[in-house]
Amino acid sequence: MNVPNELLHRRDVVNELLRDRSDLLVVAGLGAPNWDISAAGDSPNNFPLWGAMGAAAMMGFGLAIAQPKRRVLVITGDGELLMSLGALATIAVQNPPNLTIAVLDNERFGETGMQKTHTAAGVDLAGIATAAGFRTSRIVRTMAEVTEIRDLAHHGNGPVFAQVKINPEALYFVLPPADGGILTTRFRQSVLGDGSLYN
Ligand SMILES: Cc1ncc(C[n+]2csc(CCOP(=O)(O)OP(=O)(O)O)c2C)c(N)n1
Ligand SMILES: [Mg+2]
Repeated sequence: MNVPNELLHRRDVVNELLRDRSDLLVVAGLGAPNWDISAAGDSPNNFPLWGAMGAAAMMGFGLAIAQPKRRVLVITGDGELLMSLGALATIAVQNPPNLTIAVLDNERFGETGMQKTHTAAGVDLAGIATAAGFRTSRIVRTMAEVTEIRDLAHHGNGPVFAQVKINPEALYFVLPPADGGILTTRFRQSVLGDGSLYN
C-alpha cells in the first residue's frame, strides 16, 4: 500500500520524464496524466487524451510502429492501463524498441473520487509487463529511478514499462486544448509536416 509521505509527486515525475524532451512524442491518458504533461509545458508533440479510457498504451504502440525513427512515451494512470492489460501482451510480442510506457500509479481512480484500484490490493503491473515479455519493466519509487526511465525513454532500447508509485494527491488542472480536431491536426502537422494537412 502507498504511504503518502514517502511517495513521489506526480508533477515532479512527469517534469523529469519530459526533461530536455527534444522531439519526443508523448501520449497521455485521460484525466490527471493529461493535466501533468500540460503542466510540464504544452507541445504539438503531445497527444493528450480527453477520453478513450484504456486506449493510451495502444495509441502509443501504433505511433511507435508508424514512426520507428521517433521516440514515443506514454504517460498514463493505473486505472487507465488496467482497462487494457492485453495491450502489454501485444506490445511485448511486437517489441517496439522506441516505446516506453510510464504508469503514474496512485493506486486510485483519481478523477472519479479516488476509489482504490487493483494496484492498491497489490496487483503488480510491472510484473505483468515482465511476464508478457517487455525488455525492461520496473516498479519505480525514487527520482533516481525516474531519471533512469527518462534516459531509457529518450535513448534506450525498449520496450520499457515503468510502474511509478506516486502520492495520491489531487492537484489543480492545467488543461491543453480540448478540441480533438485541433489536437489531431497540430500533432499530425508536427510529426508529418505541412503536407499531412492535405491528405
Ligand atoms: C470508459 C470509461 N470509464 C470510466 C471513465 C471515468 N473515468 C475518467 S478518469 C477515471 C480514472 C482514471 O484513473 P487513473 O487512470 O488511475 O488516473 P488518476 O486520475 O488516478 O491519475 C475514470 C474512472 C471514463 N472516462 N471512461
Ligand atoms: Mg490512478
